[in-house]
Amino acid sequence: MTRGPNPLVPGFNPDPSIVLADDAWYLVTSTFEYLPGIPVYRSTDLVEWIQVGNVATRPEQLLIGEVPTGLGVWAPTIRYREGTFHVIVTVPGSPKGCVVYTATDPAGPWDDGTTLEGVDGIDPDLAWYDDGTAYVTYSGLVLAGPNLGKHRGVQQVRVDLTAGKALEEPRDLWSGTGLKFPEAPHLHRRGDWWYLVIAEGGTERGHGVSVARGRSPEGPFEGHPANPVLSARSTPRPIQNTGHGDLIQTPDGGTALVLLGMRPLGGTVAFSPLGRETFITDVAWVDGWPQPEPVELAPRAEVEETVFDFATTDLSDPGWLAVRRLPTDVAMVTGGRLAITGDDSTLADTHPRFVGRRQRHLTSTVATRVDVSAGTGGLAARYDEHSWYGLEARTHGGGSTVTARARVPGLAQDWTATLPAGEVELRIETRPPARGFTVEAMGGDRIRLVAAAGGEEVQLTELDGRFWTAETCASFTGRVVGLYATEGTATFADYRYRGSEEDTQYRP
Ligand code: 6LW
Repeated sequence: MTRGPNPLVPGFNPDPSIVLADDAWYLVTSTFEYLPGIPVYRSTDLVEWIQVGNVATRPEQLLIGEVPTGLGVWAPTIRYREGTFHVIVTVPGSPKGCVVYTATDPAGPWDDGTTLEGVDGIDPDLAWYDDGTAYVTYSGLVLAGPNLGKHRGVQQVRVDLTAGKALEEPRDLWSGTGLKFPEAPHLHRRGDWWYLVIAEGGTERGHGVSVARGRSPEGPFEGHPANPVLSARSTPRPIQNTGHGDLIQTPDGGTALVLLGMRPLGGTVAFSPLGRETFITDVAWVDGWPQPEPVELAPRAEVEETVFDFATTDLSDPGWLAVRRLPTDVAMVTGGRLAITGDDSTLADTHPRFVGRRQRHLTSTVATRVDVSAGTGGLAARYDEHSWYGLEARTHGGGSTVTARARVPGLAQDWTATLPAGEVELRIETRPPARGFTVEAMGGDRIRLVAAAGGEEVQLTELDGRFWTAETCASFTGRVVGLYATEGTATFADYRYRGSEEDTQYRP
């Protein structure tokens, strides 16, 4: 059996780590400059996943208020020991460094975190020996100083988790097989062996999973003779960039690998609108080595519909995100509507007045109804402050003006329409490109920006989505689609999401 569904946790969910505790699985992913940070997903069958909370729900846990785009929360690891959940993570660009959070309930609250002095790198893993010795195993990427960007391979150090410090000089554990960027180590024990599972090849098309094993958590580690044991590099497989995996026990007692991958769309050169998503595949044990099966595409058949009607709900759902601050610091529910007050910042700024949610499907519609009688605001999809598109409404004369905006680094284009008075419906629709050899088929997903008011509907533009993908954007996040205001107060009646994979064209 090759396990699915795939994607397992769709949308912007890179660098997954997973743990089994008390008959439930918990999975965490990276969030970069977004707050709250580090979503916690829960499953009781390894199939259906519900986001039960976030690790970092208070800004002081992460200190990413001014973090440069692309930095922030990278690659958390979740582990469970003696009734306590631990999440260890590095936060490049934040004074937090390498930090460990604990909670007894993974839905939260999590504690403020303990910074571990002496762990200098990224992608930390946490493992314990029988006697309670705690090991942090990490990628020795140098993040500051004259050796910035230098990779020192996979390193390890024994730590005192309570005191927040390393107990020794870090040791070199494994340099990988020679592919670039040996990183994302996870240490797992099985029988008499300790297995070191790492990512190699970089997070792009060359990404892969390599394995080494040793008799002690400190090594020495011997690599699998046929590493990388998993990679989609130089293949036409529909899921590319597969790597950065964590091993987990399955409900039937087998083993699976949970890992990141991308779903490129388009022609020979293909583009992944949703960035790095979380996938799963079965692992066989062959001669004492884990052998992951290739990652198969197995999209869910059902249509996902989520409606947030602000007459009956607020922002307490854990899936809401804001940029470098909490959603509740940007927006509030009042009088049955979500109100966002602008401060003259736009989506091109580092701190937009924006609250959004992950786009989880390649075929999607996100819609809202906005009142702009007291301000300017709209609906937008954001990769980062350089790369975004959306619809912005303002009151003009007796009606409204709606401007569709598309931004990529160095290029800006706007389209404008006027609509009758009244509440404005704004809609962003995406669908995969058509099959065949047309120009459209060679592009990315198709993005329609639509507005309606007073019984009139207008499509302002249709965009080629290849400009807002993991391959073309500077940050390695994904699409977050949300509500925003630039000036005055815009109020929103609802946020409606509909997603499916029904007409997805899968072709790298
Ligand atoms: C992650 C690392 C990586 O920490 O990207 O390219 C970082 N590799 O494994 C952020 O996802």
